Amino acid sequence: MSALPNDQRSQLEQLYAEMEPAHLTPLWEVLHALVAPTPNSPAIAHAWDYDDSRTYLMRAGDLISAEQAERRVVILENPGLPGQSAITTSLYAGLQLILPGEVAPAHRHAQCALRFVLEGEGAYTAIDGEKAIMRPFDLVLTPGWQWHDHSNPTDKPMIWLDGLDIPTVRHFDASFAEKWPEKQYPESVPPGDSLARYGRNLRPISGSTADRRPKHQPLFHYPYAEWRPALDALAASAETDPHLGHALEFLNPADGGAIMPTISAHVRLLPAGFATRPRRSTDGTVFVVVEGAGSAMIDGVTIPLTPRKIVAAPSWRSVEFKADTPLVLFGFSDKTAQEKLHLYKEDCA
Ligand code: 1HN
Repeated sequence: MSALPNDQRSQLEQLYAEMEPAHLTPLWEVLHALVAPTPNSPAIAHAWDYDDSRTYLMRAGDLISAEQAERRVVILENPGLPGQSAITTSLYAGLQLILPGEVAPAHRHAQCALRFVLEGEGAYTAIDGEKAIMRPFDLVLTPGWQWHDHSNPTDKPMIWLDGLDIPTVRHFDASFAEKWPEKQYPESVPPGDSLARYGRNLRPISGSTADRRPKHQPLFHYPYAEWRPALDALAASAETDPHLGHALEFLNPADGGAIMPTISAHVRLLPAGFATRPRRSTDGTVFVVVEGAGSAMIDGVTIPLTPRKIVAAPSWRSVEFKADTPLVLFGFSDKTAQEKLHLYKEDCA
């Protein structure tokens, strides 16, 4: 709104004061902020060092059990979104610890979750009674409204990154949750059953035992042992994309779309010495360093990258990666949700 004469301004202020008790406010004072010409995220580019964060998580492990906490997680809270339990405006992330012998009890909720394993091997998450035995850098999904519990029968701590669409579901006021009456949901299928059926770009031919999983979400385990060689194979055969390096998106075999309705996830390999050209996109993204060393430059700020570093890159901030050694990244964002709403944009310089 353009500048106004003092007299007009004071009469308007008087009007606003009288309107306020009626819960009425003037659009013309806020219009430009409401419909910004370009995204202007309140989120801030930020990085969490794994070892530092892990120290606090292990201290929490001394003080509260997984069962007491229901989920023993330290939230990665974006410094620009205090108190919102959000790492980007639409997504939540946290580091979850399951100590040897612990069970995080069964529950289900409307929110979709992914787990990206950072430490430990052999604990499992069970989805609707089917265990996925987890190894480092496996991606495991908990699609919305599926019963899930986590257990660690090993003798070492198990730590993973949780990514959920909590702020998105909160935005729609569509949260539902319930607890299962027992600690664990009854096991109904052998471990790895859905991976065997749907994990290799094949599916069982229809029959009485063929479709155990919900039709829209058959697969929930994407092991490192499968995706890591796929990146190498891509790098061996394809040119390096100047903005992405070698990048592969995880797919839902039901429809060839993103892994879950609100969350997309991908992995990238940047060859040693490779630097990406600047790229910005409307999907604020959480990156995890899987292997290698290098740096990220987000809006001109350089963030050193070392294994298991977690980086939040807000919407529409210029992002560049530089690989000193071969650099492997995992990333997740709300890209698929934005595409469904015809909001997604990217700009590659
Ligand atoms: C949840 O259910 C899990 O199941 C982790 O492991 C983190 C954060 C907020 C709400 C539900 C889990 C969560 C969560």
